Amino acid sequence: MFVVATAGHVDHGKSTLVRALTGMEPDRWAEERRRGMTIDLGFAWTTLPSGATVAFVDVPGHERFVPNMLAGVGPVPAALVVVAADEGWMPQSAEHLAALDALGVSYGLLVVTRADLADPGPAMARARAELAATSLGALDAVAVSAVTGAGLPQLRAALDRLAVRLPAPQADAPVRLWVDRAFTVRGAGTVVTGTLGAGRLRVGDELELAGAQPVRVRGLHCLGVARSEVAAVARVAVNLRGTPRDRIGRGDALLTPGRFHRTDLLDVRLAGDPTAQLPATLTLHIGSAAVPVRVRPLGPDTARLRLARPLPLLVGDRALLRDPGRHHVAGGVTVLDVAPPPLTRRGAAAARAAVLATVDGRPDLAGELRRRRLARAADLVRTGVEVTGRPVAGDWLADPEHWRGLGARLVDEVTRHAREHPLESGAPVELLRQRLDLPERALVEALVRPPLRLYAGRVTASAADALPEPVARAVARVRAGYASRPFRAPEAEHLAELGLGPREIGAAVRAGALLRLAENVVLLPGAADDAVRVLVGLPQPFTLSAARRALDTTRRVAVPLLELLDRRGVTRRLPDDARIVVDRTVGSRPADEPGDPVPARR
Ligand SMILES: Nc1nc2c(ncn2[C@@H]2O[C@H](COP(=O)(O)OP(=O)(O)OP(=O)(O)O)[C@@H](O)[C@H]2O)c(=O)[nH]1
Ligand SMILES: [Mg+2]
Repeated sequence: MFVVATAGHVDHGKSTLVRALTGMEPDRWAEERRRGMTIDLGFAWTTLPSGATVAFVDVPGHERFVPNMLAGVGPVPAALVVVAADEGWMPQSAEHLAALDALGVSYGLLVVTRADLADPGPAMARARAELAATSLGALDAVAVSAVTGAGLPQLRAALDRLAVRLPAPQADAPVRLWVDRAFTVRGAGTVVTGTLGAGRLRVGDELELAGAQPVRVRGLHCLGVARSEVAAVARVAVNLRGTPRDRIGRGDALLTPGRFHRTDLLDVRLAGDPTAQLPATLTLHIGSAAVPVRVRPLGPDTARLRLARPLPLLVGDRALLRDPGRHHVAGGVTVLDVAPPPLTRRGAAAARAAVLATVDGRPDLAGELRRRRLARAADLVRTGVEVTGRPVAGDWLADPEHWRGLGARLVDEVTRHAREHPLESGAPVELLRQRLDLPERALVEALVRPPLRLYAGRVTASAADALPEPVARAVARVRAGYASRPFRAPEAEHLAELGLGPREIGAAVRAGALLRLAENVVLLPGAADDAVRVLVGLPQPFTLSAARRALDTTRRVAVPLLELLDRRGVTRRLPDDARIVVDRTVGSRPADEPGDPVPARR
């Protein structure tokens, strides 16, 4: 089966056409039939010459009912664009087309109706020109008359050709059934209908409703026939067990449990005129839902949307923004992030815009991890990302670079703890979890690797133990020298006297016992973070010599130390060579240079 929605101006013959093709009445309400006008969505279906089944979602054309129209086309990826030969292109022809374009609908047919009343040529030419610039592009076009029947065989053949071109349905994808109708059937209870675009429904399935309430599928119907299982693409009616009618309605969605993130905050890319000023409040339409949103522009074509109520959205979803007051489709949006970080710090919006400029709405694990640094697999899945990587601990996945940085920081923290608490045997895991700002202790434990050791809930800095005896002793003497003046690096001659040549220093650096700033310039691994604590206290910006004095050291140490901090993004060098501390969260940046104590990966 495939599903096609109608689109077009009021009275252009959409319902008449659906009736002529299917023999079914799409206008379900007495009021619609009395007024000769579609008010709400209508549903009808037929078998095509090839044997394929096509189901229609017939929409109203009147400008007052555009929200109903959008609920109909939202979940349907193909459209029958209808224009009357005798009236030609009209305002809702344009508004409906703008909506289809905003949603990125790229499959459909152009049908010029009422061809018995006027030459269909001009209307067809105009419609083709309007379509050409949209996602629908060049469509198969047919002129028909529902009165004489002319063109209907050609339209059926064109529908068959369309069916072949439509992408194959993903029957194994998670279900997100946008509800377009909900009603009560005596003896059965609540029934909802919708267009199943992907996935599969079975009687007995447990699904999620808004607020993550579980609901059970009691019965299924497809085109009026009871079924035990229905696979996409299909029009379905779902009988829900134990779900009162007032708990579900148009705009809700039935979901595969655990596969969708319900969010009221998203970052999006805007399609359309980037210079157009968007009003601060608009209505977001996606699936059969329509939700008021507040728009906060970020970059030239990106924005943050605050939704009046949460929706189950995925990265890559297409939606549209409409100004209901002005009958104006403001544009299409592509969802870039369904769990964006808060914009609280100054400059955060600009920084966020820079990040969003690099993403395209295609869910990608590596990029997602780079931005989030650390994330649970289950949370990533719910944003639409396919999780293929191996967790670092539990179901946590980490950006590899961030993870390496954390490993380096763990060494720093453990070393510092050993220095500050020489009588304790190791740093408690919980303390390290707090220092590294990690959500779970298991992550700290997963970061422990030689020369660190995990024992009885503590991580011991056994760095020196891992070194050959003479080197360990020499390193211990060097380390002792830092106690009073932590930023005074021993001179090369002194290192040599102690027997610490380049090879021994290299081993000590690898073991996490020393931090190398430059050839023969070594400090303790925690020194970089300690330096930040000192530099933060200086009037900003500060000069090299101010830093040197504050750290009580020499140029020989201060120059490479500040360069290291620049590279870590903790300090920034200004054009006049002064510096400022830009990141006060000590140790938050990944280590990035060979001199840094980056432990070998397990
Ligand atoms: N002569 C002629 N009249 C037609 C044809 N198709 C539709 N009509 C008439 O046009 C009028 C509007 O038709 P509908 O099918 O209700 O139009 P619609 O597009 O569904 O209108 P809305 O749902 O309100 O947007 C009706 O009076 C139909 O009888 C046709 O091919 N030839
Ligand atoms: Mg109609």
